[in-house]
Amino acid sequence: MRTPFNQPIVTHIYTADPSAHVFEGKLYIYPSHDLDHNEPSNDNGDQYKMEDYHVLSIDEIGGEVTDHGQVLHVRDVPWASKQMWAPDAAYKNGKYYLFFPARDHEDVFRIGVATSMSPQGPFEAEPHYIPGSFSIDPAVLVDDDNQSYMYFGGLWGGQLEKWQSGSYKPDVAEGPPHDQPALGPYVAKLSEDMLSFEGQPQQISIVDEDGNPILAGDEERRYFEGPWMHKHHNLYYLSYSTGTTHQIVYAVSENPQGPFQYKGVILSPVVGWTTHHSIVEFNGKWFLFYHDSSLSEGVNHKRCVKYVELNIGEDGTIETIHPYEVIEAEA
Ligand code: FUB
Repeated sequence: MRTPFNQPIVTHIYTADPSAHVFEGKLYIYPSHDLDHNEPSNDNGDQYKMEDYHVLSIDEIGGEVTDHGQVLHVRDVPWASKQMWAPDAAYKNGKYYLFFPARDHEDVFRIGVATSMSPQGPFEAEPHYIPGSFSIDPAVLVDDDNQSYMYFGGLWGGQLEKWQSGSYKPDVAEGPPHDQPALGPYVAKLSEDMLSFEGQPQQISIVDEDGNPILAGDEERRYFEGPWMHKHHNLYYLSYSTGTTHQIVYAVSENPQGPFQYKGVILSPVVGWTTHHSIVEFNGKWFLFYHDSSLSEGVNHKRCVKYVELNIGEDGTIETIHPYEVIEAEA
């Protein structure tokens, strides 16, 4: 069956930030659940008012999508006050883990965990956020040696600039000057029980083809938010959103903690300000899950999840997807 390219996978709710995983032989998608409201937007992302998570699943590519319903609500997370942003899920030692950012009761973004015995939830939240966690957009890799890593961080509303000194400074809004290395995402090793960090999170360095750090002014390539990690032929692929230039790009390393060398663009800009994705292998093929705002005709905070097959060359190069060009060519 042909992949239903550039179509929302569900239309009964607004969905975004899809984290796709194969669990128990099915594709499970852990998206944000955008609220349907018409309040104004700002650069702080206050319009992204999400309160809960749904889990979606697909038995086969092109097949029906099942919505397993609400699996966690902010009211059931003791430490969180609002803005349940982009989540991820992982499986380890017989349990499923939902990792999610939200603002705490002091308005600071933190990252929490909820657990379930089933990939479709419901999930029960831990009473406290992960000690030492901050910012947004967790993505978790359980490596082949069973060590787990969390990648996270986002500029602007994601508050990463406010942590530059190593502690939270609420009044800091600017990142480094344009001719200085850009802020990177952070990586933290997760403990065996997946509920805490082992050691301090470390900032990841992303470098160009000559080994020089990508600079803060290089908005076509510098990290903004939405990290994802996948492993292919023993290499680690860090992909992320460039935010202000609206691309999904990738960088590669032999080490899960970097440094990562910039390689290219995976997804050109989509309808809507944000772009956020995941990459998953399913039955021997690779897929890109992403979102745009086409379901709401361009309202940034009313988004819809889509997916497409990725072409990956023998040398690991990922072919750029131009979603609207391809759909015109197919029509
Ligand atoms: O969905 C809210 C935020 O928008 C996410 O955390 C970012 O990655 C962006 O997609």
